[in-house]
Amino acid sequence: MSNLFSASAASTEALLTPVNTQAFNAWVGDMQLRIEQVLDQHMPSADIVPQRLHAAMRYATLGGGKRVRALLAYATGLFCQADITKTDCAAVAVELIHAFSLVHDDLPCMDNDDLRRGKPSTHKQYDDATALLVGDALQSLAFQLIAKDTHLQEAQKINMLHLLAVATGSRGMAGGQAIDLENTGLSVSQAELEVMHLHKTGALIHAATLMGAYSSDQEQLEKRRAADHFSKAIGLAFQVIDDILDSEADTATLGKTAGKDAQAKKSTYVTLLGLNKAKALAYELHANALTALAPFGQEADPLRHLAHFITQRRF
Ligand code: GRG
Repeated sequence: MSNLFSASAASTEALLTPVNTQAFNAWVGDMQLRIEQVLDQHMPSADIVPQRLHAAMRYATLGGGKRVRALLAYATGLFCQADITKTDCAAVAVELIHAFSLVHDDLPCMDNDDLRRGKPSTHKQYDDATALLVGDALQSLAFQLIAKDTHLQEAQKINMLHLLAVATGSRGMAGGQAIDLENTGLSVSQAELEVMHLHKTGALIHAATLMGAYSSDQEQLEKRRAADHFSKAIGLAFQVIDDILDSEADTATLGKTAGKDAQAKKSTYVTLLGLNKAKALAYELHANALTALAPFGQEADPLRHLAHFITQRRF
């Protein structure tokens, strides 16, 4: 059982399987198209100096990925009745930071992977130095876009900038990666694994969700609290599923090298708990995420569906 989240009450298959999946799938398609277009608009053109860096930034960011973090921002925006033009900025910023993390994560000095989203990693397509700069520039662009957004109020921008900065820094993703590197080759406890993933993967998922909430002009404290709880549970579920997929799926399906964790001698939920218990944990975390949304009606459906999307994904 997860150390952070206690077991939820009834977690039946029916509870975890949302209805009206067709409408949700259409919404996902629309939002994936939207985020692609908004990212494209906000990324510097590859014709602008320095052309090679800009081309590499676009290569790393556009045309791939499930866009889970943007979807979380949009779903929480809907939940909190935000105008979607205000949520765009949050969705773009989290996807830029995510792309940055993938580029750096693939570098030889980090996880050293040649394949990402079914194509050569950025440092393989370009070179290590360019990949380093791509990450740096994507990070700056994320903060720049929030700071200069014309739809958001100043207080909304400050809240988003703060959430994103914390999620990206030493108390978030960068810190989680540092812990991951320190742990490599060691056998860690489930509690230690959880702390690492809450930082490395969970922090950005949490920020994406709350930034969606902050894109609403309404205060909605109860909804923000629910989004906070939901995102912590589903962020960890995301990572448990990632570990399961790394051990079960093939490279072609994943679009990145399968079996990387075992190869790198990393502790994962699968090595620690075994496949069946890891699946049970993902199930439990999924149910726990849904309990956060229990007091709410249809306005929470996109988040409920996303929880299912995250735990049922195949890549
Ligand atoms: C980026 C702050 C910062 C520092 C660099 C490299 C690094 C330190 C952190 C690594 C963070 C990282 C890559 C975590 C893994 C998260 C993860 C499971 C990524 C896969 O996410 P998906 O499945 O990917 O959403 P797609 O391709 O669908 O977008």
